[in-house]
Amino acid sequence: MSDCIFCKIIAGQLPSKKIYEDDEILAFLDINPVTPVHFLVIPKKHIKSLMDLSAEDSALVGRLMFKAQELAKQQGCEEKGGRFIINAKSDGGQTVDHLHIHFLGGIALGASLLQTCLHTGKRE
Ligand code: DGP
Repeated sequence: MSDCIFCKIIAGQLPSKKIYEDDEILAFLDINPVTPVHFLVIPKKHIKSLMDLSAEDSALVGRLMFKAQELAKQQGCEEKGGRFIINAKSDGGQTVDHLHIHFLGGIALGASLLQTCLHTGKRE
């Protein structure tokens, strides 16, 4: 899509710090890292969000997840892990309408992010 930031990164029209690329997938460092290790894994196909998948995308999403965990290990997070996040649409806080998996690692997150979400959602 011509007005999509991530499609422009894929096309090389915007710079990014790439950590992986193949025919279907691109991974690059988040421009505003919130943890010492923070990267994004995206499909090259423009899919707006996880809630805009078609059945034919299921294998691609499986590949995205597999690549995300592989890269997390390569980035030094194999032993301690991290958090894989997919924000979807407005209530999910998605700001870039191109499906992406965040990986956050390199620091002990505990349950703090989840608690923040619950508090923001006034569920307690
Ligand atoms: P989300 O809220 O899940 O839609 O997060 C989108 C993320 O994308 C956010 O953490 C910042 C990142 N981001 C936005 N624009 C750019 C960009 O131009 N380059 C890079 N590397 N990351 C970007």
